[in-house]
Amino acid sequence: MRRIRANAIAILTVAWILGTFYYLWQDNKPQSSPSSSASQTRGRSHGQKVVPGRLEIHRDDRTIPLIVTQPPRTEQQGQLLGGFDEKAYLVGKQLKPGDDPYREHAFNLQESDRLGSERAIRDTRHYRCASLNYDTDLPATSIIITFHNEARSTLLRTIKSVLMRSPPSLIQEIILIDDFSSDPEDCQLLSQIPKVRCLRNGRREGLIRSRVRGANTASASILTFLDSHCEVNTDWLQPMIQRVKEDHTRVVSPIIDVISLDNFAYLAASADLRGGFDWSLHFKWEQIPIEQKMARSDPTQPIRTPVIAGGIFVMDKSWFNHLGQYDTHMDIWGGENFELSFRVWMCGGSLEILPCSRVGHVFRKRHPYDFPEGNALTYIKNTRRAAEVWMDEYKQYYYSARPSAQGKAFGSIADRLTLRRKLNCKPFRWYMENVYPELRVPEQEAVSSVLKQGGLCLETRGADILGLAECRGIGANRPQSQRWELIEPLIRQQDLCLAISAFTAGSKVKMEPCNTKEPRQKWKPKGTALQHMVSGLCLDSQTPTGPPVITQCRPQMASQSWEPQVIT
Ligand code: UD2
Ligand code: MN
Repeated sequence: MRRIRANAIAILTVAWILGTFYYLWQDNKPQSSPSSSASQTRGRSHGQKVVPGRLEIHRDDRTIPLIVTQPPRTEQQGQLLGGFDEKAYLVGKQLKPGDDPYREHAFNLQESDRLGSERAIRDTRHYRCASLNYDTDLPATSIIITFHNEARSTLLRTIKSVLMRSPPSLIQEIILIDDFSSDPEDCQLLSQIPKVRCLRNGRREGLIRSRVRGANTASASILTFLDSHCEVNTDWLQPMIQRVKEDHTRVVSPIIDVISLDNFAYLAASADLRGGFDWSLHFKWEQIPIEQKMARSDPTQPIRTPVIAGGIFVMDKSWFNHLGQYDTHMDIWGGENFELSFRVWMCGGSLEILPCSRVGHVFRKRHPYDFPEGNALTYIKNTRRAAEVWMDEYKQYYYSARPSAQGKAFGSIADRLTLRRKLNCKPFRWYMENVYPELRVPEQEAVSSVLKQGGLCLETRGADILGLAECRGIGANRPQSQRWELIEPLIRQQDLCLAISAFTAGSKVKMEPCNTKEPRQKWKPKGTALQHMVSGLCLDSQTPTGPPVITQCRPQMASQSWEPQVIT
């Protein structure tokens, strides 16, 4: 009897363990519902409610949600692609045994072909994104994808990911522009997919003119640009359309995740990055400035960005047209992202990255295609056009950083200058001060000079007192107290700078620790005089022995005449 009871307990225990495992397995098992990733999360107003098929692991921040986007069911696959024969299309062009899988596309073609057209990818968003709501009446968009000799498997995956992971009502059409690829068949075959239209260029135009062609034929009120080797992620589209619907002057980008060019692994990109550049107009991802990062309490909020990477963004169609589309005299590739970014900011719009929208992209190390006029010359031509039209006096830094650009042909920019005037756009200085103050203006070479007035020199005496004294020493023997560095807007001596004590005429001038942002320290040359930029008054020795002051500018006056003489 006792044995029977012991057996029963053992059986019950085993059953309980098995039951628990089965329950957990059921809970984690991917759901078969094809639309769960895209439509079920839309319009949900919950915090805790668990979406079927999702194992959500909530940590306070930096959550890596174990959410996998669902591949569609086979019946839906048929509906997605209509009469398009996927197998025939893919088999039509495959890597031949012995071929280098990187040669034609600068990524591993073998891996891309092997993956198939609808693999699941990890939902890389912050977990809080899944509980956001979007309007139910968002406008539809035209997706514009330009391609030149793209691999069939990557291009099809781009298109299918859009069809699989977007609410169908938001996709008005997918416009492909075949930029004169070697094989016209790609374009013809893909046009058989429902909603897909393909236009083929009669000659190689480059991505800029191709996108304009696509935009001109788009029928939706919102444009969405994608590269031809992307995979869009769960709910990628709604956050972007929502932001543009709320304010048509916003131009928005997703976080661009990385698809490995070697094994096609889908890797989450950091959510703390924005677009930046250096003076040679080389794009780079950079950390959000620390003050902005500290102020971000909600990780789903948009990130303001000085520039966009260029390939993946959503923009209102009439705003795109109003702002002058693109500079269509730019060729093949490069620079158009700066031109568009400067134009959007300076002419009344804004640029942002939306962390709740994620799109994967295969970043490559080289261009797999040719540039009819050479890669370097094309990049210079395009960026030079951007610099000449938009960068005002700051273009000098572009030329210093890229001396080879000087003297290179860049065509006429008259139309773009007219556009800038017509749109009444702000100066580049405004962009520097308000949008990208973190971009440092290169320090002019520090040259030491004496500031001579007649036979006397301006010198410091003790901590912060100034006065005129006989010029002493020659060359290297000049005393430190008479050496000045004029680095606009500062007039400095080591770490101390010339500063006014008040903004009124007659105020004394003294030395204090340098700070480029301090208005009392900003000077600029005016003839032989040195003018204080904010008060408009000039440095005046007044009496040879007393400290200098600022007075009304009268450049002819000897007491305002300062001749900087470089110390050699
Ligand atoms: C980045 C952008 C890209 C573009 C470029 C600067 C992303 C993810 N990508 O370079 O969109 O803004 O910077 O210009 O932000 N293509 C043509 N015709 C050509 C050359 C290229 O149609 O003559 C297509 C190409 O097939 C691709 C797209 O243009 O779909 C962008 O070219 P890419 O992928 O070589 O540029 P990428 O990602 O290095
Ligand atoms: Mn690309």
